Amino acid sequence: MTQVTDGHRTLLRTCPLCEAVCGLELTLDADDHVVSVRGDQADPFSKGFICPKGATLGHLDEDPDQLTEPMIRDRATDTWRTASWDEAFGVIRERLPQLTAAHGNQAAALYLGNPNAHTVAGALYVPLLIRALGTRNLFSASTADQMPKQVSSGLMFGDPLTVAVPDLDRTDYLLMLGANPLESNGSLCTAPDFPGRLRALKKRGGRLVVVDPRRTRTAKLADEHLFVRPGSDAYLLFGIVHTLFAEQLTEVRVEVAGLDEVRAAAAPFTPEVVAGRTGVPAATVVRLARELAAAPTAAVYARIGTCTAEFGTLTQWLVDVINVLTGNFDTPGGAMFATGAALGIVRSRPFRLGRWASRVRGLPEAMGELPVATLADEILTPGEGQIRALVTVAGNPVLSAPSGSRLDTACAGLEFMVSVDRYLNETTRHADVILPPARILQSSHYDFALLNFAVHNYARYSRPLVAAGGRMTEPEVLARLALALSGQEPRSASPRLPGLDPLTVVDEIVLAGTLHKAGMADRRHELLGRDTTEQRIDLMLRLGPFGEWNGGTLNLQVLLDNPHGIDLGPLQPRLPGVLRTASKKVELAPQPLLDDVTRLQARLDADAPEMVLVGRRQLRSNNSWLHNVPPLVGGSNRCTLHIHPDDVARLGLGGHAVVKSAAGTVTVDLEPTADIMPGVVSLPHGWGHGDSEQQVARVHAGVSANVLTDDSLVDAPSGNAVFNGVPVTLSPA
Ligand SMILES: Nc1nc2c(c(=O)[nH]1)N[C@H]1C(S)=C(S)[C@@H](COP(=O)(O)OP(=O)(O)OC[C@H]3O[C@@H](n4cnc5c(=O)[nH]c(N)nc54)[C@H](O)[C@@H]3O)O[C@H]1N2
Ligand SMILES: Nc1nc2c(c(=O)[nH]1)N[C@H]1C(S)=C(S)[C@@H](COP(=O)(O)OP(=O)(O)OC[C@H]3O[C@@H](n4cnc5c(=O)[nH]c(N)nc54)[C@H](O)[C@@H]3O)O[C@H]1N2
Ligand code: SF4
Ligand SMILES: [Mo]
Repeated sequence: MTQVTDGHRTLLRTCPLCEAVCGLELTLDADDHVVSVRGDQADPFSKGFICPKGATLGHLDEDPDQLTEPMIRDRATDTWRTASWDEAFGVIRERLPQLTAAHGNQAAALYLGNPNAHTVAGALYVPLLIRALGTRNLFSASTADQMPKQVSSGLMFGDPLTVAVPDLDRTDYLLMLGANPLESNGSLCTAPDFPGRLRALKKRGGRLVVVDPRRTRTAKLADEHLFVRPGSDAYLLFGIVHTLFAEQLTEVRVEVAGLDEVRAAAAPFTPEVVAGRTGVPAATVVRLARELAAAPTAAVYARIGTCTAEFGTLTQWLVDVINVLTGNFDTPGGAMFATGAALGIVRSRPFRLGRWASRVRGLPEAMGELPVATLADEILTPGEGQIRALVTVAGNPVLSAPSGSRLDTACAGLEFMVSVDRYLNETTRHADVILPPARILQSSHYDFALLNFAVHNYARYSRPLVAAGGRMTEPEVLARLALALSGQEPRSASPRLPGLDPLTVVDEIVLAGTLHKAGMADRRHELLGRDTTEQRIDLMLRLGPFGEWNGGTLNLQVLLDNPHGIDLGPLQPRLPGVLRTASKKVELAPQPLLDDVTRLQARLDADAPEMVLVGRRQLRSNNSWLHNVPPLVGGSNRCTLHIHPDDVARLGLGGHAVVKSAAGTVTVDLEPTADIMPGVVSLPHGWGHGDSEQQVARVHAGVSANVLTDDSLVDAPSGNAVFNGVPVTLSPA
């Protein structure tokens, strides 16, 4: 689908920057420079929508500060030089196996950042690194993000990847907590043009209620906005559950276990009791319960503001409990499960939480990971199993993890560190070797993860728009890195498959294994694709729910023939088929969650801190890494502290203030606004580029919110970091 006019080509690609998976139409000149980016009008899911970030994809792709060659750091002088790929992998092959031979596999850790959820490499090739390292010290941005939802889903449905999303396009009533899709474009709810979908909800006579300690742009669009005290959403939702039972408004339409236990757990949380803690009046709690029950269809949806809080998992659990109790689960207009087109991980046994615990603090494992909130502890605390080496892939935990300055110190003391990243930044500056993958436009794209959380079933594949031109793609980097981490020469990749490059060897092994398991071992030759990565995608599509080898029609060729993406229809009811619980029912009252209710109850009467910190996202930003794109920084995209004018006056503050928490201190510019609750301040995360090598980001440095957040606080069941509701004090600067 390339149109050529006067040397310019128009090409199609999915935007890789956020969960909205918008289709883009890019125009490139004869030298492969991006001339323009527009939304792809013919994409059946995003229908031409684009945001300012997607529109600057060309600037990002050609950012002169992006690394194009491997970098090696001289530890003695702390200076960087470029290196060949062979030299870079050679250093890794020499150093890491030596370290683990001396100190055991647990001495090496892996941290996986957010973009892994958006890349083919993250989905298909990161498992290689996990296997090569053979360590339990696996960390990711998931425990600074959505782990509470995955734990609650794992316990309720048996599979932590089976996550219900609001059926946005058909619901009549949406109760949204701790999400601001007008800035973020949505999360764990893949919905390109989320703002347009909310406007459509209102237009068809539906109702949108937003619960947030800030009157956000989403709240202003809503029919009703409720301020809530940070960290108290679980109380509010329990108040709703209590009311549904008390007023006999429940209408459970799916097979569940544990209904009586939920009723008993909700008993103490009367609307009056929770009002004191949440700031939401008792009468409002009762009305919300009645409205949810009475609406023809309704869905509760809660996101990052509620996940990264003290009771994240309980909150996520109660979201689905309410959807079940009001008869809005697995039914159009309620909360539903998407059907991703690619074959997913087939889980044979129910999800289990806490199969092992972290060494220093005994925090529970979840999905094979340990909480990032304890990464610094594991590096800094001596003893057997202490982390001495770290591999990061697409992550910037020094800015994104709680107690970031402590992690900064910890990383500085590592014996060896490798980063796969496009930038030299706050985290990768501690590495010995940085391996930069090929440009975005040189990478293929398929949303393995995000399409499982979409509000409409859909698939789209993009081939690289520009030839790799000698650059190493991220799949190649990861395949060779996995070999180097296990001390192997590229040549010796597999004696059974001689003469093949490492990536092809890996792919052939996976293809053979998957074909064998599916009973299709003799059909290897039918797989389509220019390379083995594409053949893997073809196989996953063929074996997936819509696949040609599974009674459907989908394969890679269908996606290549439909470069705007294909509409696979509205969400369908999927119970009980998706359940992996032992009971084959929805588990409404899993024991680990009932246990945590005790913690919730104990905090009911705790003294509220005078001031608490919450986060916020900014439309033209993306966590820590779009601050070097000139058209995106400045204006509304600055690192300021939102604060209510009454608090400014009460505390006698000027243009900026010193903000102090148990973890650290920052001095920050104030942006007074009546759109935030008194007693709450908000600072966006991902800033703090004062020492950055990135020319633009350094000028717009800001401060890191995670200097203030405290890694000693976690959501107990999931170990997730707490970013919202952090006690702080403010004083004049
Ligand atoms: N205080 C506070 N902290 C937060 C949050 C909050 O709300 N408040 N939010 C949390 C959330 S939700 C998340 S997801 C985390 C994010 O945490 P991280 O993932 O650790 O941080 P990012 O800023 O997303 O860093 C992404 C990194 O990937 C690199 N990168 C970009 N594209 C690619 C690619 O294609 N390949 C490779 N190899 N590298 C790439 C970038 O250069 C950057 O270094 O932050 C969390 N931290
Ligand atoms: N433009 C932009 N888009 C992004 C990102 C970005 O950095 N910039 N990051 C991406 C990532 S990694 C993610 S995970 C998603 C997140 O997407 P969203 O979940 O929509 O995240 P936010 O926009 O931060 O909205 C969270 C809201 O929670 C509110 N909040 C804070 N504490 C509480 C609380 O205790 N209770 C309640 N009810 N609300 C609270 C905050 O005021 C804020 O308005 O966005 C993604 N999209
Ligand atoms: S909303 Fe997200 S996916 Fe869509 S253009 Fe913007 S950054 Fe890209
Ligand atoms: Mo995130």
